[in-house]
Amino acid sequence: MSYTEEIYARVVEQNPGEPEFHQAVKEVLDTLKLVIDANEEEYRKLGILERLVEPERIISFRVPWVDDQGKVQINKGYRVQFNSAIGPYKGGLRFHPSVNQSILKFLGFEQVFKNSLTGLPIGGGKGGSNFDPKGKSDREVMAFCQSFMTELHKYIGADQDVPAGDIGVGGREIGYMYGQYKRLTGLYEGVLTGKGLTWGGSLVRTQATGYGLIYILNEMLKEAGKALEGQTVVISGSGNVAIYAAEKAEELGAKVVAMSDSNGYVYDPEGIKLDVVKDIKEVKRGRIKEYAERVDSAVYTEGKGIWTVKCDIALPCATQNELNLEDAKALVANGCFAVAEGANMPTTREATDFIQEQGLMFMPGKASNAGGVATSALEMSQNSARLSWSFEEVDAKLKGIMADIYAKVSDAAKRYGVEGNFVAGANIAGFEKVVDAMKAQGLV
Ligand code: NDP
Ligand code: 2IT
Repeated sequence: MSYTEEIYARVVEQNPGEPEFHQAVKEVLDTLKLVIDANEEEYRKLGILERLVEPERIISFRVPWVDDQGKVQINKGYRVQFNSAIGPYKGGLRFHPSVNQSILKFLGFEQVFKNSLTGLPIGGGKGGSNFDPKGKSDREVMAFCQSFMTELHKYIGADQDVPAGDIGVGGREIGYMYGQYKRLTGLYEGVLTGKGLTWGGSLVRTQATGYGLIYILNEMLKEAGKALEGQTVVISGSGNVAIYAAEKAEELGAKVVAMSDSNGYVYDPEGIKLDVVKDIKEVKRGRIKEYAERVDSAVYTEGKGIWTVKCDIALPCATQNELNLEDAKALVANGCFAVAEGANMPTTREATDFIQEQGLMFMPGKASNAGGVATSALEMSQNSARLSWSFEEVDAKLKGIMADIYAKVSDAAKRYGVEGNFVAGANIAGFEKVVDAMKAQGLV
């Protein structure tokens, strides 16, 4: 067995019942084989892969809070501090009923490589809870966030671990958690990113993941002699990433014809009207179904099925494993030529392999959604310097970072003889920097 195969078997054996974590590790190891095989003896001796797949620390805790009926509720809370070789742990917090250790370990593992690709000094981490903010009052959300932070604050800090948002965690939740951190520690410091603009947040952070996705998509299309203008785009999800990906895609002349949530999807052949989506999702916290009740040209379909909508470009921006082999076949049959992941690992392994075999362009999430965490790192810089940069300044930096990521990913793929395989390119380029730092810092 090769070193990478051995490590995968070890991960499966030592982390039972964690399929998402196994999946993320397998995809990375399969492509790193190209790098490892050339130098297997050295990597084995240093135990590089054993270290890379083992989180530095996992913190797991009870989160007690009281609901509006006066009843005590208990949730699980976690922070996975995966790798600090290149900077303080950095990564989002997810609040969703599906959250468990497997999902947070897969997300933390991906984050290590993603953060490395940004070129900024941030290590990888992830956290969250199985708390479901849907249908909760603001008071309940505040009670939960305060209790969550009462435990978490012991383990984080501006130079130690800097959480941010992810599914179910937006400006409201970051605000309640920041307030509680400040109250407990007495520190007004950049311990969270995605803060509001009046209390240390950065311009463009709200838009950054979606905008960044479109910036890197543009780079990929440009190299292939294509452009975004005039293309039909389907975007799954209707949360933070989906909304701002749609905004930038429309600004650059594409037509977004479908968006979704966990209940179903809307198809609007005239192009999705984003002001309506923003009102439903950002103001009213409603369902995507309401879009079809408000816009005559739109049709709502209950359930999965968004990938059967004909498009040139598909942007999965909801959650992991939302685009499977059957979906990939529908996309290919409809003439789709590019897929770029806004979400983390939204495409199953079988679907990814099929899409690549069929010759479509495919950009993996750890490269294409890195604009969010990159802008978080810019927020950290502004907090440390006690400065606020203009929208144009931050946007220009984001654009530069995404172009740089594209160049790194494309170059790494070429160097290892797999030109155009951006999955391999992203894993290899992300790995190179982290491993260099791990080796330099000795066995820690
Ligand atoms: P939001 O909570 O703002 O939106 C999530 C969207 O995805 C909603 O439309 C939600 O629908 C849908 N969704 C969530 N879970 C499921 C599910 N199990 N099945 C179907 N649909 C689902 O989250 P974000 O937009 O922030 O995150 C979306 C993805 O992007 C995630 O994979 C996240 O990890 C990734 N990401 C986010 C970044 C950020 O800066 N926010 C940065 C990089 C990646 P519903 O409302 O019905 O639940
Ligand atoms: O998956 C991700 O990169 C995020 N949810 C953003 C993390 C961050 O620290 O901004």
